[in-house]
Amino acid sequence: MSERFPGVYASRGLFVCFEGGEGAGKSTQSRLLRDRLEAAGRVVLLTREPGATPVGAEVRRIVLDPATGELADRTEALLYAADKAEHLHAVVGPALERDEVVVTDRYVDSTLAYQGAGRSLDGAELEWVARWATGDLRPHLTVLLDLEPSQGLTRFEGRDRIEGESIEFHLRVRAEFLRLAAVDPDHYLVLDARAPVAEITEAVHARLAPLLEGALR
Ligand code: T5A
Repeated sequence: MSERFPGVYASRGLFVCFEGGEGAGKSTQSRLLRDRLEAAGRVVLLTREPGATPVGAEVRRIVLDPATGELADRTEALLYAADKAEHLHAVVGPALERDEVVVTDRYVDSTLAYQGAGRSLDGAELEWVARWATGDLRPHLTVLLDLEPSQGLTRFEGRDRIEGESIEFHLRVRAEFLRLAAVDPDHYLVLDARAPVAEITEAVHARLAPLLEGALR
């Protein structure tokens, strides 16, 4: 973990994040986790980046629509940061204050991986922007679904602005996700995204069980 950014962890609620490359199964697993926790009586907020707020929906359209064309790397990074600031302020923060389980499909690591390693912006500067946008609030657990980009990109049809980047771009993104997880193993769970869906769900739940016991009323 970076010494310049020690991180803030919410004292209420539980903050869980799914990260990984394209088609790794983040949406599938975050929905399954939400369903399972709700069935167990938890109050769960399932959310995502970009696009979980009205402003975020506008940002999502701009950054993902191929019609947007080329953006300056810094412009793209700031748009994602604006989505995060609004997401934290309007969605994630209030739900944690209500003691809910917040499950987000992507968060700060996506910026560090895509805009940092992918676009090759200065890592320290970019991290400062992303941490500032989110008040450096960290997930209690980030589940990294790791998958070879060539496999993930074949799991769906069509390409948005980011998915349409080169395989080298997506390989740098994957390496950065793995690096982030390796330096802070207490807050990460890395899973092979080629495993069957149910097996991944079980592994996530097993890792979360003690956190659920400890963090919630
Ligand atoms: N981005 C985002 C940045 O550049 N910076 C940022 O700060 C942030 C927050 C968001 C894009 O924005 C970029 C990253 C992204 O490029 P998005 O539309 O939200 O784009 O898309 P993704 O987050 O990439 O989500 P995807 O839909 O591409 O992939 P998921 O959610 O990982 O995968 P999922 O669950 O939809 O599954 C894909 C397919 O695989 C199958 C599913 O059934 C589905 O068909 N599948 C499996 N198949 C086999 N085995 C398994 N274990 C499977 N799990 C799911």
